Amino acid sequence: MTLLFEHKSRDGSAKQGAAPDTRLPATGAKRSGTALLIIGCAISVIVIALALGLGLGLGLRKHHGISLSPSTTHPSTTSAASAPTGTPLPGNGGSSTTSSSLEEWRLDPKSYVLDTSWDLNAAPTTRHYDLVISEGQGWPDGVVRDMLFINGQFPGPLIEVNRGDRLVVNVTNYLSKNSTTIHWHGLFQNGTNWFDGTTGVTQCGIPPGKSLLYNFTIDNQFGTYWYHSHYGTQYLDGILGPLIVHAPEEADARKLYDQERVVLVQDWYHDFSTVNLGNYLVPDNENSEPVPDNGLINGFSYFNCSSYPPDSGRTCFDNNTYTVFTLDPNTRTRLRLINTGAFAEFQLSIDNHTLSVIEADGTLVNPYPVHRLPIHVAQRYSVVLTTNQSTSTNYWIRAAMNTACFTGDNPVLDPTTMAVVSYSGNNTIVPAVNSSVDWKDAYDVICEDLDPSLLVPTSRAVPPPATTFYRVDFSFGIGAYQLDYAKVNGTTWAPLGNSTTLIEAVDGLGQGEAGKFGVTGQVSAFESNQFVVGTSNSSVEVVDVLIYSLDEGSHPFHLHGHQFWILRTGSGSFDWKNYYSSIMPSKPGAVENALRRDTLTIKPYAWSLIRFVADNPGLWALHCHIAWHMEAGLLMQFMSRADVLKTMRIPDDVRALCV
Ligand SMILES: [Cu+2]
Repeated sequence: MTLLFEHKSRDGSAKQGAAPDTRLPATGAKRSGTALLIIGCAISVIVIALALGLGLGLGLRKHHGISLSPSTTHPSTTSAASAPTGTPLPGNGGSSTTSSSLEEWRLDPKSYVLDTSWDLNAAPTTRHYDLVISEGQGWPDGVVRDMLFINGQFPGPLIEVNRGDRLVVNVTNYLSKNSTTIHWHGLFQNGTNWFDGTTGVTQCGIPPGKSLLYNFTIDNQFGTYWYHSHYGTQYLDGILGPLIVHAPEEADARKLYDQERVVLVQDWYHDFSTVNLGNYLVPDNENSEPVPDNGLINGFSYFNCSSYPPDSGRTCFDNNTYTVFTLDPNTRTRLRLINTGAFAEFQLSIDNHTLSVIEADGTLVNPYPVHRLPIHVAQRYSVVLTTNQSTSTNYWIRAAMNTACFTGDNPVLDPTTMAVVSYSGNNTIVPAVNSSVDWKDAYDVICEDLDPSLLVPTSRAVPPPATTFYRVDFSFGIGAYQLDYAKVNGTTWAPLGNSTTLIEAVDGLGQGEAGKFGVTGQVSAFESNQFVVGTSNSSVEVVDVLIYSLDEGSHPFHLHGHQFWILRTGSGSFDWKNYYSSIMPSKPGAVENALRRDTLTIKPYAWSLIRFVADNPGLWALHCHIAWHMEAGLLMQFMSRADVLKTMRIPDDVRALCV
């Protein structure tokens, strides 16, 4: 059985993971700080050498026969051999089998093939990882840009654990100027709120040259998650990776598939995120988010270099690489899809193959067949792909950005990012014309989730009756200085500078200020740009939140530290009578077996009613995961269990990050 990922360029050359592996060992005993420093320095040297090679024209390595020197800027206009032939279409690939190695900074995609012998029933253990954050230049789609790396590579390494394990991750910051954090998206962090990784909420950034040892157990959950920087828009520049949690209950789901792959789908920009952010948050630029330049699938994609004029100042290689998933015929593969992007919702499909959805954000669901699967920023789905079609061709994977949700245009953007499903034994490189056929189903023009009522959890969890209710309204508008700021119940969030709301709450409560911090409803003890709702002050409350959009865009909202039930979604007026008579008290038939997840899309001028059990002591962000919107202030917080926070001890090393 073939289980390898491989990459093939558009000219047909296969690319496999033969490059020197500069990654740190992913598992093993905790390394000494000295050893880490040496390894980190080695990575820095590699990155610097790469940068020097680019900047000084040393030609450290060749790429498709083109040396990496300034004179090769935009080689497609100077090299007939690499002249672009336009957007890749089925059938225009060659069949050469010339192999070349992956660039050193690319993560070997084979590491996203899950080991089928993983022991779901292993005794709980401690799993150690090192994540070293550094900066340099890379060209995931051929366009060279400044970007960030984890362990010298992009995208980040797979973290894989069992439920019940302790995860110990040493994050070291080798950036030159900026701090960093890592957020473990979807993990509950029950009892370890300070390791949630949210700048200004649960921790201050790890400054350059410093490390933080994240150390927590993973309880009461399993499924597909991811990790990413939660420091400004930093994850857009490369600080992201998949995190998979297994559990014995997965055994039932495994009957539906033979093998597993992680598939990261994301939008991609050719400029550093802070450049785009600066262009977004300028006066009179209302609701005009930066439109992506391209998309990536597992860190690769094609870009037509001729889209940029020769004087653009960009260096672009026609590397034209696709991710190729080579699968045996008549096998079933669980694709763990994660939208690790900044802004774009994708509609994902595979020509000629119906996909069967079996998981949403860590909740296993009864198989549900789809042709196109909408997946918004930060959401995850698992789908089962069965290779039951003709073996005489390959098939396109299409990740189509929903451009209807962009307010501007980007002339260089090809909104459909492609990858290839190749049946093993098939010698062709790209799908044949008229054999791999896009579904005729219309593309959605609204960024919206699959109807949550279609996804029925395999494990019933009837939501308990709600004990409290909050309504959250959000909108965008021209604010002070005519900037495009978001308002959540009137508040525009910005991260605290040298503190966190967690520290302020713990210290305030510890000093007997229960009257200020231990309140139900809005906690006014925080700075005016922190909208914090206090709940569960002395007992576990069950919280209903009605999130109401007063905006024309779609917004993928993520609640940290919890899964929530999606009880109702709609637009227009909310049925209060039915809410109080049936939904709030969980009357039979009203809310049974609703879908549970951690990120849902709020449609334009629409609302969603969600419920969560506020049993998790700490400060938990609820925010739009579109990076531009969070930076525009679209974030609020829930504060739970003030009675526990009063005596909570934040570890000294976390507290010391705030100076
Ligand atoms: Cu948003």
